[in-house]
Amino acid sequence: RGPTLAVVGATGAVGTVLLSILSERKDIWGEIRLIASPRSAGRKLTVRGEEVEVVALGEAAFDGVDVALFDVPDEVSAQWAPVAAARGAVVVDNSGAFRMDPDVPLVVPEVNPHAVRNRPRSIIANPNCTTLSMIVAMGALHAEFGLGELIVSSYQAVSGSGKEGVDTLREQLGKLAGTELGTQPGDIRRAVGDLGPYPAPIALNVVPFAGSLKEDGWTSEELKVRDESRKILGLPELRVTATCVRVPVVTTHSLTVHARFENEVTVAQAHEILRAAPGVVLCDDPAAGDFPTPADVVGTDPTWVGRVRRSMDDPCALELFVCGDNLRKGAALNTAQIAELVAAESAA
Ligand code: 2RA
Repeated sequence: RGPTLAVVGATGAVGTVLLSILSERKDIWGEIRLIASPRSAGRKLTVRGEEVEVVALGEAAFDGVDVALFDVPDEVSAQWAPVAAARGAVVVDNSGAFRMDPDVPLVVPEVNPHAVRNRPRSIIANPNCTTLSMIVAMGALHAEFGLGELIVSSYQAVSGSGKEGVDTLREQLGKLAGTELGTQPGDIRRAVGDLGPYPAPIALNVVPFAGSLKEDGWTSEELKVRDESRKILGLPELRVTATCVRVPVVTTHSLTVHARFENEVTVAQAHEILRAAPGVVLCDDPAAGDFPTPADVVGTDPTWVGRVRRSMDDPCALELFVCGDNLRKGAALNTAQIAELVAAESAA
């Protein structure tokens, strides 16, 4: 019988995707225990085709657990991940509570799988979905060309803001459907009324603000892209600039990337690397209309890359367009992959 896996936050948006991913992947687990807030305890959820009753978060819930996946808010992880670790579990945490802790590795299995083993707190962190949506492709290019700088703009889906984000977009679209609004300043803002979690209308609009405001005008999302990319790639001095934008897409984050390397690059070389990279799909034939878009890649696992060009004024730089499902590779899938790496250690 395989190791025992706990899913903490099993009833949430990422937890739900995780249960379907666990049902699709090679079944290496013995018991899969579902844990959530006491409010959700007793509910029955399906995983691997079987109904499993949700148990309430508490110390005893971690008894006998080998690996615990946490998909809960930062403060819940901060409190309970150390409890699970103290009871013998290896925690894979998808919150922001531990990502920059020097004693907690930040892992993307295609890029830095070796980092999993260096976990003095028995906690492994999963990156933010914005970083995850591009880092597999960037890691592959870095391994070959040596990365010197990243300048990225994100186009982030509303499911990154949870159910409230998705509900807000759908409600606003409902109010605008069939109207001819969008031609006068403020007409959309007046029609949609409630802005939900966003500082401006999200339907028929783009909002140049994601996360919370930090020092010097940067947002939390923009700082995460910088800090996490540096840590995952093992490049503490990497120059990274991000502008994070929310767009009216339900699920799948997109990013434009200007990546500058130590050496000259060609599109042909980049194509070859991206074609061979595990977890990446190259979709780059613009003459045939082939490039990734969120509407086409949502629900899939890979990082999709298209529109690869060499910068016209810099032979060491590439421009790319990248899409990744923010709930799958951006969250649930990456945690499942990390858990599988940990399980493989004890099987070895
Ligand atoms: C967002 N990256 O898209 C966040 C979610 N973790 O808002």
